[in-house]
Amino acid sequence: MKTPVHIAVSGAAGQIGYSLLFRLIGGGLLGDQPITLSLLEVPQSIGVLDGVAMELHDCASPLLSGVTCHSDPEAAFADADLVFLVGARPRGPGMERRDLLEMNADIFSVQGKALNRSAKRSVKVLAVGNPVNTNALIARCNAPDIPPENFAAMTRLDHNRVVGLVAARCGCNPGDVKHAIVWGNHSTTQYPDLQHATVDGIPVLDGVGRDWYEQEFITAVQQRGAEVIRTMGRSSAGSAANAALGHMRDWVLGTPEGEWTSMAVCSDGSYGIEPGLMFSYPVQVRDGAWRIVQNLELDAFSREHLKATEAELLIERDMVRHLIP
Ligand code: NAX
Repeated sequence: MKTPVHIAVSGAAGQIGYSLLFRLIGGGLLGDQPITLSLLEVPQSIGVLDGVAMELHDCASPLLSGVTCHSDPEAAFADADLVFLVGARPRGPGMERRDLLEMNADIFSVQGKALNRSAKRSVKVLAVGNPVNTNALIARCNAPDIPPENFAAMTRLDHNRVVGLVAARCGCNPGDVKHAIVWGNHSTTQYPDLQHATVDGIPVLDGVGRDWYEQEFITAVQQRGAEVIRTMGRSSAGSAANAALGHMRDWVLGTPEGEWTSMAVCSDGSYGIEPGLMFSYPVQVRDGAWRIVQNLELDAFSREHLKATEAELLIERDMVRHLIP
């Protein structure tokens, strides 16, 4: 019997959690590898969480070696190998982005400290809850004994949206679209970049045209989340859980040879971005470690978009400075 991999999920009674957990116990992350699950919720939602745990048991998955439910982050993260930080407060009526940032910043500061106290030093932490880049920054900065490269924020849903929209436009299989990139913040300033993307080895821009790219596509990706809410009446959950799984799988098992994906990781100054920001870059992963893809050519259009999304992240960082030790 293989030793189970210990996975913690915060916000486990929420809608993304509900999609994610059942895929985790079906082997969707690590294949034929036993796991234990440690689920974290706010005290008011522990009843719902207990029901979710009952359902997980009722799946009788041979891969699930145990489930525990917690309202204390330190207990939830104890000895965790992999952590999904999904739990966050939603934006309420009349709430400004600043209010949302401050409220969630507190949550991620507490959870960063808890990770520092109880998770394995080798833990991989993926933040999903919004505003995700800055939440990941706060968690990382509050966990000084865990290497900064063990924290990431999820822009994989944006990356997958890019691939899906290109495939639909070109009438090809999503698997044929390579080298898409999402740069920057998971927000409307993100820069979905097709300038390096190919379909079957042919540059995507040759097929779709620069006008469609600049005038329709970029906004469509930036607004996709809002469009899902308008259409469905609630925010993306299945596709978000799928993206979280894909991000973590690539982080653990590696990106396919010659390909890359988008992850928001700690900037080392690559492409002129302020070091330390959690910025979405094209990354390749080998042996569990990501590396930012270097030396991609950026034209003036791309550089302008990178600067705009960086500027937003700098403002966000300034708003939560008091929580960054
Ligand atoms: P839900 O409101 O359905 O679930 C969130 C859950 O988190 C709730 O059950 C809540 O009780 C719990 N929670 C709140 N504070 C907590 C805390 N301090 N500790 C533990 N649990 C806590 O939201 P859901 O649709 O699941 O979305 C979760 C988060 O993902 C939101 O912040 C959302 O904005 C964000 N998203 C991020 C995406 C990304 O690409 N990075 C895309 C999808 C999604 O919008």
